[in-house]
Amino acid sequence: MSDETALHPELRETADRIAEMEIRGAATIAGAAVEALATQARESAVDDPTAFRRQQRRAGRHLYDTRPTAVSLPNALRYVLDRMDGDSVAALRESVVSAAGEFTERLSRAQSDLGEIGANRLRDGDTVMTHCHSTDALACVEAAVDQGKELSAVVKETRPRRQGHITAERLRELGVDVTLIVDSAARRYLDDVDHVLVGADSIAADGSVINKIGTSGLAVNARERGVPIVVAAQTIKLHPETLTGQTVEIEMREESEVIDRETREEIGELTVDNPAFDVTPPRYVDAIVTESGQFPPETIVTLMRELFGESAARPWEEREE
Ligand code: RI2
Repeated sequence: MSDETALHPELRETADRIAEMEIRGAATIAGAAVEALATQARESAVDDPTAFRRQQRRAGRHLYDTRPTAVSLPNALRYVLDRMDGDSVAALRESVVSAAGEFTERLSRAQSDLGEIGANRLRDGDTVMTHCHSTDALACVEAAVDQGKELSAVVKETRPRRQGHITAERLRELGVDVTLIVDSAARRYLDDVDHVLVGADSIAADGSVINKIGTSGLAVNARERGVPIVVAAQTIKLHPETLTGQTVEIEMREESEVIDRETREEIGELTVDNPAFDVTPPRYVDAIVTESGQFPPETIVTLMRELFGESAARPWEEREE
């Protein structure tokens, strides 16, 4: 490792916070990653364009290696690193900083456009059931509330990290009535809800939705009860590598998120698994709401091709200049 391409401490800190889930949620992770690339570019001490490019790629790799499932992270890195251009360090720096700014702006615009579209599905007096905490899903509720609709929510706690508590808090801030339930109570409450509204970490080319663990079981139960399942996902959640047959890696997290050491020792010999995400097949999803409109899951591949083409380069990978 050469000193000249050393990574900025703020970028390292962002990467650590993403890995620890202090920064979490697919869209938020993407925003934090591009901000870190911009900091790296602004603060870089290198004076050689080749070294600068190498340093940015290394920064991208460091961020990429934090969590494997949400494709918003590599898509954000792609957006910025693909636009890194120039013959001098000053020009390269400027290209990275401006691409990062542009990405951040698009991210927030996409979320509010998506919210307007998702809000059209929600009627005055409706109840939604949520799982985990998704800023894209909440944008739909927020837009509906802004249109004057009164909504209620049944909020799943979402073990093991209980992100449902964040959702409950945000919904209360919007004036939505909230009933918090444990995950295993979801089926019992499905008859009382009009929509299941969730986010996504990645969407595969066949329309499968990769989201917080528990989404697929919820979707199967909702389908059985005739409750529509709506996935709110900006197009940065589309996973271009699945166009060429890659599968999405499901992150396995620490067992300490599930059980404390003392209880585990009391129980005796056992295996503890903690998958963070699961895959909901397209047949259980009614609509994917993006900033470009609402899509049946099976047609999402068309949009994916339009936005990413057939190939998904990995501009953070090491290469010869
Ligand atoms: P937004 C979260 O993952 C949840 O699975 C959530 O549905 C998804 O990211 C999308 O979040 P985690 O980071 O981009 O909590 O809609 O593991 O905010």
